[in-house]
Amino acid sequence: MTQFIQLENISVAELTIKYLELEGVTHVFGIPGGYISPFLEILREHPTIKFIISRHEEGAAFMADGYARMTGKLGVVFTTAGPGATNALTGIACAKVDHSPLMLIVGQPSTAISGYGAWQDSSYSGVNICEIFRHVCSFSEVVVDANNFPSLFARALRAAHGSPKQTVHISLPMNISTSKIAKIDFPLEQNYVFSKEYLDYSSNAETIDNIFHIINHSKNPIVLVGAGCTEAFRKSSVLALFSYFVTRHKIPVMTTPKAKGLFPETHQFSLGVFGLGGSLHSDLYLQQNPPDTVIVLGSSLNEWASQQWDQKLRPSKTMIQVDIDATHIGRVYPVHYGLLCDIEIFIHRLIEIDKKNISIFSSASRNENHLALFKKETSKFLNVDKMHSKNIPLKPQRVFCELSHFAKNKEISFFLDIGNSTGFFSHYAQLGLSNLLYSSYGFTCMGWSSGAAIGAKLASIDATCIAIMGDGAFLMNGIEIQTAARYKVGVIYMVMFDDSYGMVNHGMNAISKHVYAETDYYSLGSPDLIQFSESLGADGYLIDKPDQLSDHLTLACKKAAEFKKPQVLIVKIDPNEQAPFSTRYKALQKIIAETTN
Ligand SMILES: Cc1ncc(C[n+]2csc(CCOP(=O)(O)OP(=O)(O)O)c2C)c(N)n1
Repeated sequence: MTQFIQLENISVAELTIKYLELEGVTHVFGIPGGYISPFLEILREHPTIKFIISRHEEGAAFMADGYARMTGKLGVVFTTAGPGATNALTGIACAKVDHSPLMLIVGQPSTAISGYGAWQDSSYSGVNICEIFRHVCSFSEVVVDANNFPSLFARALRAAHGSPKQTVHISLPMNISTSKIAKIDFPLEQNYVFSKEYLDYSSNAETIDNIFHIINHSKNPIVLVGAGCTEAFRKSSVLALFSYFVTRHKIPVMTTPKAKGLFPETHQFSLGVFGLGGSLHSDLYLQQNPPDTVIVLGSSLNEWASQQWDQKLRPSKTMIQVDIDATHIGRVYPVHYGLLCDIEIFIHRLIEIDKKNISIFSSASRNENHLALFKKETSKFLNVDKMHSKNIPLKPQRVFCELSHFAKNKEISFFLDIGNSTGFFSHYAQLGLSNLLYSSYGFTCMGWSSGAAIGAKLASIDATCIAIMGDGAFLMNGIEIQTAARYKVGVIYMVMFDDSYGMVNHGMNAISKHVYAETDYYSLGSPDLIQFSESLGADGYLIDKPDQLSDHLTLACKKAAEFKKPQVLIVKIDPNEQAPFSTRYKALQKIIAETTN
């Protein structure tokens, strides 16, 4: 039972920080500005919460997002009004789409001058921040009376920690932040708990029973594991139950790109990643063995996850979708069983039913040798020869193959950015259970990993955090390595240097009649990224020979841990190598052909 103490004469700013303490928040992120000064003064001396000052508010939001994804705790961003808040918008949008619990706290001009054209006026007559964030947050309010603050703040918190997790925004005019609340009952601990059982909307055990029997009687079922399984599958006990079930019932498993590695890619029933940049195994298996039942666990089936809403994923008989987000269910393919249920609970229930039906085992007709033979006879990868190429500049296929070897059995968290490297990583890197993947597949935003890796590393200071990104994305937000240097955060950046916006260049080349790839239209102009990185306080490494990668990665990991200094590896890759995105390019070609003919 929660106990309360009575606080008297406490300012809204002080109370805000006390609520964040209760949340167990250790780091908050942002850029200072006059209107948030009441908070900054408290944070300056705070014993447990550190204010990390980034170089751009977008970077701060990415950091808070990385912090939230690593810990499951609330990520908090403080900005000033107007441009401070709008700079954070893209970062908040990334978190929203990927269901990361983020709170944006914006300082505003005092209520008495609201609408008078104060600096960074965010009122109804200025650039209306509250309205802007209503579109990217499930809660967006301005507090206009200090006594109303505790109630509004509690609502924002509960929304952020809801199911699924949400982004929230609360604006505090400066006179409200400094106003005192005469008396308030303050909880001594977090006074709300989200019970998992609450997420078992099924309560209708019959549905899971039906699902079990459908799976059991299917000739060719297949499971697609999405990132909604992350919390459940990172518990070894839940993963073991799921592995037991699919092994006993001989069901092949694919993951979405974002869920890569959640189900071990080395498992006998794994087909690897399905979706854009996915493995040849998953794509060919579906082509050659059209499923009668597809079980989608925790995936929105967006463009990445469904490989552009591929019809091969549509079963001949039964589509089953289990998710805690009702809006995902039936969004793309017609669904015969849509179950609003927590994945962990679903797996436990399925296993209970399985145990009761241990003697009814009709799935024996499914032939496990068939899958083993298929995997033996078919390549999982495109261009296998390039995975071992000694060419200079390096073949990206080789780079990601080397990276897998390096990461094997090492506890490494990868932060994957957007560009060609997303596809190369998804296709060629093989993740083991000790490797965790974080990505911004949802909003597909360049530059996300540069901040997210810093926030995550601050949350878990002994973790090895490696951001994988293209040179364009690095130039967009790489400035945040200076934030890492300033706060002694030993985060590692692996930058694929092709001196181009490669994904766009190849995409345009693939869909256009013009040969853009031969021009320097999308070139970056040969920036010296080693000098750039070193000038911002990082150690820089140039990797221009294939056998250097492993040694340099080892050294970078050592120095990151020992000297708590950011490390930047610039990997010179062959700019002409196409990432495995042909499905997307073909779809774009089709749109152009249909609309221009
Ligand atoms: C913020 C943002 N702007 C633009 C894009 C469109 N976009 C997707 S990939 C890409 C090029 C990425 O270039 P780079 O980071 O150098 O990676 P590469 O594809 O060369 O590996 C662009 C511009 C995006 N995803 N996000």
